Amino acid sequence: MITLYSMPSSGNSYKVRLILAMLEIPFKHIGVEYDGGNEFTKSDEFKRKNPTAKVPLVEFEDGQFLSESNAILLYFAEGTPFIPSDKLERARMWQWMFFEQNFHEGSVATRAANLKYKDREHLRTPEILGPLLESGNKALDVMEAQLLKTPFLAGQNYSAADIALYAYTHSAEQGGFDLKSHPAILAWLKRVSDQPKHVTLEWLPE
Ligand SMILES: N[C@@H](CCC(=O)N[C@@H](CS)C(=O)NCC(=O)O)C(=O)O
Repeated sequence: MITLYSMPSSGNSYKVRLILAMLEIPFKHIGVEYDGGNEFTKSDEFKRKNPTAKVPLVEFEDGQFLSESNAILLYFAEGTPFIPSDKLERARMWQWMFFEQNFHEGSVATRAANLKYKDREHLRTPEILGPLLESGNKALDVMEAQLLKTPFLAGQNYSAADIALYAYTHSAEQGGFDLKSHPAILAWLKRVSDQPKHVTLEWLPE
């Protein structure tokens, strides 16, 4: 059985728990909660497994590792309907997954994390939170514009891109973002959470 090192409160980790649950892939879960200066991820033993000292991290049965949430999503999605068969739709799925890491996570997730985690108290200044609100709203506006045109981000079908962007969008209000002004996103969040075998961020395997 694979082992997943994941942070229960983190959206990046949630992406992986979600796809594993949806595909009914059994896994052993090692919870690595953030406590500010997380000892576990900073240990030499963990850094040998993942030099970036971050979770999520998958350990395969043969002792190999895979990190980066979106790479892990694509690994498990391969050969499933979560990767579009149409070439352009598949490229659009990647487009949204790159967007998630380049535009969305660094603003929407970062602002929520600054407000949530105690060791980030010093990052709650107007100089930091103001630009994050602005860039996060821009990212949400980009999603809104797409979701006014298509039911899912890559097009007509649910894909790994929807998993990647659901993780931090569904909890964006924790970062002070107003989702009510983004009705197409709200409708999409419902479509995503209505997918068969969808689980919430709190879900962990027994
Ligand atoms: N780009 C990476 C980001 C991973 C990341 O930032 N992980 C954070 C949680 S969201 C983490 O491991 N924090 C714990 C720590 O730094 O000790 C991914 O998508 O997997």
